[in-house]
Amino acid sequence: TNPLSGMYAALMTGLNDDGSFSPDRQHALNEYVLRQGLSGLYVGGSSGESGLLGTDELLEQQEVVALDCENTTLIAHVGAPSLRDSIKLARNAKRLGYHGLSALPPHSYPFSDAEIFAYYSELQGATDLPLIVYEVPVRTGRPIAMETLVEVLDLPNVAGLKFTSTDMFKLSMLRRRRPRATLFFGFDEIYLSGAVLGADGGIGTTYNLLGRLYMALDRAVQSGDLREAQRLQEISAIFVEGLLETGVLPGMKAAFRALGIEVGPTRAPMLMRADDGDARIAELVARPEVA
Ligand code: NAY
Repeated sequence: TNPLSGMYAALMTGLNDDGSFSPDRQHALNEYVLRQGLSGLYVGGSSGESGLLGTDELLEQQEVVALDCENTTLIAHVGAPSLRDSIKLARNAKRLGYHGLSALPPHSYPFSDAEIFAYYSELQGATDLPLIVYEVPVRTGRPIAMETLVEVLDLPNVAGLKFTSTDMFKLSMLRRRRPRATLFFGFDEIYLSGAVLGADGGIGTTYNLLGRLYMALDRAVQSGDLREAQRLQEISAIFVEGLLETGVLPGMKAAFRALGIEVGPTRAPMLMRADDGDARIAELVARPEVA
């Protein structure tokens, strides 16, 4: 198996009611997620609201999670508007014993592929940790050219790619071109499609809540049980459909609230999009097949 392969929760962030980072709420969430038996945690990514947090808060969260989660594989997402902050986060993760790094491509301005390559090239050289790069056009506004992705994958400390795109042919081409790269698929609701085209695992928001389901889904794919894989994927898809009405992260936070685990609101300007969002999500979570 390729390095760091497996199923990871894109860990969410515990906030206080006033929107500040809450180590206590983070602990409560970590405890729940660890019980799911996933391969590991992906810390400080989009699902952790990292685009809305300050670097100091992300450094603190890295530490809180490292102390709580000693016995699992930890990947620190260190993507930040500036390379400087990314390197700071990467070195902190290394010091804390994280097993891998990942980063969104630079996207706070419309950067060129050459700038994206230069960013990853510097970042992978900043520590000796394996780096998982990221293709996520829904966040960055555009896909990265195939040739650039392959060039980045060939950098010495780059171990793989988190592929959060619906361009499935691109995923299958990447699989053939770089068999030893670890490819993670990033859309929970269609994980099955990535897995059958050769993804080595998945990283997702809804894994925080439904980790056991995604582990079972991946096992079903590995053992060739397509019927069971489809059954599990459909439960995940129905859940994500519900989340789209509230916004994915506000809805996920409402889901935890419904289960008695308070992880706070999302940070402004990210808002719950439905007035009756909490009630809707509570209903969804109460369905026997979901939680
Ligand atoms: C992260 O933290 O970087 C991620 O969670 C990436 C994975 C998520 N994709 C995005 C674009 O946020 O889990 C997915 C996504 O929330 C889910 O599939 C619902 O669409």
